[in-house]
Amino acid sequence: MKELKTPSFVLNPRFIPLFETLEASIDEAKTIALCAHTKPDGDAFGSVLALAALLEKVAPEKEIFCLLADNEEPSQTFSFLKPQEKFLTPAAFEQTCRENHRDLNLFISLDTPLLRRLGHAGEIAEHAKKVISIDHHLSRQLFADSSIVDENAAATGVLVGQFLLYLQEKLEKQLIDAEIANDLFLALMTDTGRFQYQNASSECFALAAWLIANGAEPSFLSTQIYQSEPLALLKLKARVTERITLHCDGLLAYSFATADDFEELGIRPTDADGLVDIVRSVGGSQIALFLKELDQPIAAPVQETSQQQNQHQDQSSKEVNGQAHIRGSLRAKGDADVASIAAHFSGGGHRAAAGFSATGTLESVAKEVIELAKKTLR
Ligand SMILES: [Mn+2]
Repeated sequence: MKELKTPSFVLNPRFIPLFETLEASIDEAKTIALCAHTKPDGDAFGSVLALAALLEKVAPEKEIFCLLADNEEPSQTFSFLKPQEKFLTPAAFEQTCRENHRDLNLFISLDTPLLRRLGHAGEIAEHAKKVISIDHHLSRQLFADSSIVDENAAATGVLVGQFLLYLQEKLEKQLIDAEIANDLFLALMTDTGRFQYQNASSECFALAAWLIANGAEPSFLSTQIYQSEPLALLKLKARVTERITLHCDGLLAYSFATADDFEELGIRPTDADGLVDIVRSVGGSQIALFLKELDQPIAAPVQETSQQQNQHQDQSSKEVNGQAHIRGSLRAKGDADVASIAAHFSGGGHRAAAGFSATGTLESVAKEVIELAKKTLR
């Protein structure tokens, strides 16, 4: 008889030496900051909050700070997590450091492949004594002193879950609780598109089952994330749905939201981050493209090559001094690699989910992406 496979969430021994380094760095530090990428998503919030709760249990004598990458308010979707109570903006953190003559000993970056994705907090990381990165992105820059990276992990939350297992085994003590379980479940649920994307592996379901057994509440979390939308956002979704067009013989679906949409409906562009999912639901499409046109230039500057700048010579009213005003999201359903398309605009992400910022108009950027997609889909 074939051996029966019983999936379970167990410690991957490959991480043990890396976790030993992380643990030693935590031991040495007095003040620790945890921070994920700009425009935080469920994995960013979930992995930071879970790790913070874990550190407060195992190292209560340390000063632990959760930082936002930007000084702006995060998406409304996550207001149930009370980020204003649990997180400091980079500006507020820098102020308390100045006032209390505090030095930052350890900066733990989560879910962030590039230093510039840490936004304003990037400068705090650069001044920290030590930086450790915990991440699952494919294309990445080595900006940390040490990195714990697994591209096959469905979410950064999986790696935080692994570190939790490591500490539980080492301390021979249960550390998981309902709060940590909910934070990690949030990370997993959102980064796998409610357990639907290619990264929804058996490990991911095993972790989900373990988290539920330890107090995570999937129905509470999915109500907060997927069934609590402001009516104005649903109206924007209607506009975006209406505008979907198909390209590349139906293999690429495209839609967009304009700066006027955001103004008329009173929605912040940040709150429209998930709209690419409407585009990806078109039957037969392999790649989904969603573009947002912003009124203001995108905060983190896009490092462009001169070649890209040459391609954007047709100036538009929204293009000022070559600054990026278009934010693109890409998703792939089959084997298509959208990370390579995003990389063309100095963006990043995974094969199946990537993003970028670009200069130009909605029309010119869409045209450029469609041309690149034709090659990928061939
Ligand atoms: Mn992630």
